[in-house]
Amino acid sequence: MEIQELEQQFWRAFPGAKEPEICRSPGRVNLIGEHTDYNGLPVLPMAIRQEILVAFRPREDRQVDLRNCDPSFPIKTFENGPDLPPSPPGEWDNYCKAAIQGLNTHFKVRAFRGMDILVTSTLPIAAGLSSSSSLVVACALAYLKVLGLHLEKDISRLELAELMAEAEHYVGTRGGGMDQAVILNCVTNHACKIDFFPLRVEVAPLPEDCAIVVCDSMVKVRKSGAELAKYNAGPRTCALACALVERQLKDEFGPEVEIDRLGDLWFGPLCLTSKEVEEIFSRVAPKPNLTLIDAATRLKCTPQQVRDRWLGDLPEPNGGFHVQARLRHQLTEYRRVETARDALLAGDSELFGQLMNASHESCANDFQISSPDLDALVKAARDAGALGARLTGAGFGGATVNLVPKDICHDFIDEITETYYRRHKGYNGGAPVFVAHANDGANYL
Ligand code: NG1
Repeated sequence: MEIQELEQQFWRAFPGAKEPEICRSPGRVNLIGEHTDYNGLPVLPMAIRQEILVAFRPREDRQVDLRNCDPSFPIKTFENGPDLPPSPPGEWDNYCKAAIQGLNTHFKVRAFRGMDILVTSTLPIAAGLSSSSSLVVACALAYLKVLGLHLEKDISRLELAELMAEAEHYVGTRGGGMDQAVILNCVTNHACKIDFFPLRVEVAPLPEDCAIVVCDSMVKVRKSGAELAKYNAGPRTCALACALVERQLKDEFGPEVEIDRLGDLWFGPLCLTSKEVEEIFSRVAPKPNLTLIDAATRLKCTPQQVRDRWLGDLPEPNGGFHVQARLRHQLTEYRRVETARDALLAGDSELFGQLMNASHESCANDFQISSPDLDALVKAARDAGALGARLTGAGFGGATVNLVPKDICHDFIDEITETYYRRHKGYNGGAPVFVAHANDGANYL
């Protein structure tokens, strides 16, 4: 939607309003490094042109009036204040509340301000392109302005990214900080290699000979709604795995050893090599599965304490939690992300593609976040000539990302339209596929 059209819709929605301010916040596609961010391990995404635009204006009272140009999102109003009770899981105003609550807490806001806010988006929702974090960041930029604060002067992009990553936990997901970091810090034509704790962003040029093609599997994943438990199985099992690794380290090296997250093995004072980490993992998880009872025995606590501290209400899979495979994914994905950054810097598209393929296998077999549809779409893409094809984002549905030589891009899209969308899905509309162009981070217009 054009800016002028958005302004007109804003005036229609909020008659008599002064000219609104506008900010934009892109979606993102993750090239490699899946389900590693919340463990403090690196990722390599890029921001895309599809984005959320928000028109907003401060109000005199504390009311937030949140509307969407898409009528399938109901109008939401709430009173800003010291403690914002969340709406039921999956409701879209939770993303706006998350941003406001995060900024209120950070800036110790007492003079709570309301705002009129109208959202429009070219980002498909629940497609693994981070529409949720994009909305959180857009609302954060709007509310910052309403508070009279300035991005980069009162809070840096990195600080805001860290703050919003934490703030988004309000909606119930236990995600890491990848999305907010790339949405706020990406640069045109580049991917971002992101490291965490502390947050660091390094840009790397995208291959000139290849296009990044995003294919929607047409399976929606409502990460803060129906699929919340599936997504949280990753963070929760990794939290348990981290506790087991810490126990092992204490037993081997002394009680003073502490880790907060798996990434601390590489980056904390321990500063282990990947080989050393691999050896520790093999001692922590010599068998594929670990039952709740076994975990409790190892951690010297009760099964209920294991649930309270690490697992929450995550159901125990038959035979136990898949700790060994989940740890293997973390280790191998860490190595792939580091090599992938080097491949980008060296302009080695072939290698980058191979790493993407290996990442998909690891996501599917070890981390168990793929699905028959995603696997079919990935296979169709490789058959159609992609150098690399993998699921992207949380998994279970959503999109795939593909590295496709530019000279076969049209044929690639035709072939995948036939094999996946027409034959596999029986869908005869226009294929939900696009070439992604790396975009700048969120800003005011
Ligand atoms: P998406 O694809 O936006 O649902 C989620 C998490 C990321 C990361 C990826 C998996 C949020 C906001 N986003 O992304 O932090 O863990 O899954 O790599 O929770």
